Amino acid sequence: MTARTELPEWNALKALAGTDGERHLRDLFAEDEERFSRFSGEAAGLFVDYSKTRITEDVRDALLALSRACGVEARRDAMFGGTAINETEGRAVLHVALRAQEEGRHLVEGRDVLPDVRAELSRMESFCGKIHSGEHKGHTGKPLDTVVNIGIGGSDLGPVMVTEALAPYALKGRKVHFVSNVDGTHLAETLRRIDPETTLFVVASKTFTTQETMTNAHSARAWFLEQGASEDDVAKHFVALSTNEEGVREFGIDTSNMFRFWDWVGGRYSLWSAIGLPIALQIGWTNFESLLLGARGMDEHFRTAPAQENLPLLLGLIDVWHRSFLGMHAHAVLPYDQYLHRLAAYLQQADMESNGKSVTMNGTPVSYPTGAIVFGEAGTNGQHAFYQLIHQGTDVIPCDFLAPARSHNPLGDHHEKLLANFLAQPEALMRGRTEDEARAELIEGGADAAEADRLAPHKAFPGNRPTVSILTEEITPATLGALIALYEHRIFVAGAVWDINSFDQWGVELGKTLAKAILPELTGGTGGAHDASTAGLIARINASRG
Ligand code: G6Q
Repeated sequence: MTARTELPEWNALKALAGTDGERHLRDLFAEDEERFSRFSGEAAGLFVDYSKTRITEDVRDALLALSRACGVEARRDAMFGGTAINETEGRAVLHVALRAQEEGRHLVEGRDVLPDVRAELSRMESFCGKIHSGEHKGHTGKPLDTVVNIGIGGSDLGPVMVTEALAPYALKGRKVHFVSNVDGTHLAETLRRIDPETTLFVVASKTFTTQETMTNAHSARAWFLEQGASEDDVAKHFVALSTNEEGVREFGIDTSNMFRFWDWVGGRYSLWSAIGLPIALQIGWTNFESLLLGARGMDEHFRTAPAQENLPLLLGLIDVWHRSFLGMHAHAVLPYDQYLHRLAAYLQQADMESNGKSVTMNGTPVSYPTGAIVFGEAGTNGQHAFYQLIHQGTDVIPCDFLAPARSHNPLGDHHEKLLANFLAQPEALMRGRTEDEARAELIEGGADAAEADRLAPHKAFPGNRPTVSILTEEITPATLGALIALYEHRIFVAGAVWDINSFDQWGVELGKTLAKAILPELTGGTGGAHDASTAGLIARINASRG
């Protein structure tokens, strides 16, 4: 396949970076009254305004041409169809099948996966029903009103983010905790807050071999037994979410208490599978189904909408434009909704683990920047923390601003104030304030000319900082499902243009291997050779711990 940088479409964009890419958004808005309607769209309950990004009609056309040249749509269809597009792991990538409806569309090695998906969903539904009705009781006969999910990475971040985002939909009286870190503090602090008689432990691990999760699960089990339960009681209080039946059995969980998923579900794309059980237990089955339905709406849009209107496609391409052609290093996710306070953490994994790659599908080094550094915080909190750098720092950082028009907590004028900030920040980032404007404002405010000259450079804002605004009527299970799917597909698009495998994560392996080798050295054993720094630190830790 032709290297991306040798495609004429790639080089056309390179040329545009020096012309259209340099245009100031202020000017682009001044020149074109239709800019907002030209560069915005709607799908699955989300309105997306990308008119404040650094694109023009020519750039959009060129990006769409690049997408065609890179075969993005063909790769999308291959993903939906069940082709093993995760080539380095030899797996299909079919999270879309977890929320699909139409039979015969998602085939793995010729076999429709939908019947299995449906069967597992229906087992989950029936289990939720038994927990919620109190039919499934703990070992002392009490209903289980608390869930402790033990998992990490993809088996944690999605369920945490979604249960937080949908807290207004939580069933009355239900509590959920998430334990991920191998730091004993995480589990210990959680165990202090729960009652073993009313707690269901959900051990969530695709592989059922992950060090952190297995360590936490064994300790939780030991604690449960120490509280007076017997080995036989474990079955009532522990369930597993996994693809590894043998591992689950070995741990001591009856496989009838196991909810399955498949190797074609990537960890960071798994909240729609059995990994979503803690979500369903917290918000109820109907709401969990609405979450899937919302995602399906976005899937359908991504699969069928014309390229010009296809929001995940356009946003993914704009990400490539900002990153690879305009050299922007980071990407901020700024939800103006307190319930979405874990969205940035979730997207850090979704995006950076997917697109933080530097070799192409065939193993040759890329010669252009790929995945950006993702970070963020709920608005307005971030405004009082790191927005300074976004407005006036030396890096230009594209931002996503997200907000619901309606709040679940319409308290006084809080939401109007929140929305005013949600609108003002992108406006400020787009317009900026010239030094002349800053000087004039200072003079108007009573400063003398010398003082105005001295302060104006500090009070000037360059502007021309790109933002995308994503608006929805309300954060509901369905709109949240659509929002997550929008990001999943947007990440897919950027990865496809970059010709990288967005679905493996070899970069997390090396550290894991070295940690395993170091562990004996912290428990009295001997280890391998290390660099002087690592050896010095090990010696120091061992000395401190006696
Ligand atoms: C996600 C990654 C990773 C994974 C965790 C947990 O895409 O693969 O974050 O989810 O390492 O893995 P297990 O579910 O196998 O415990």
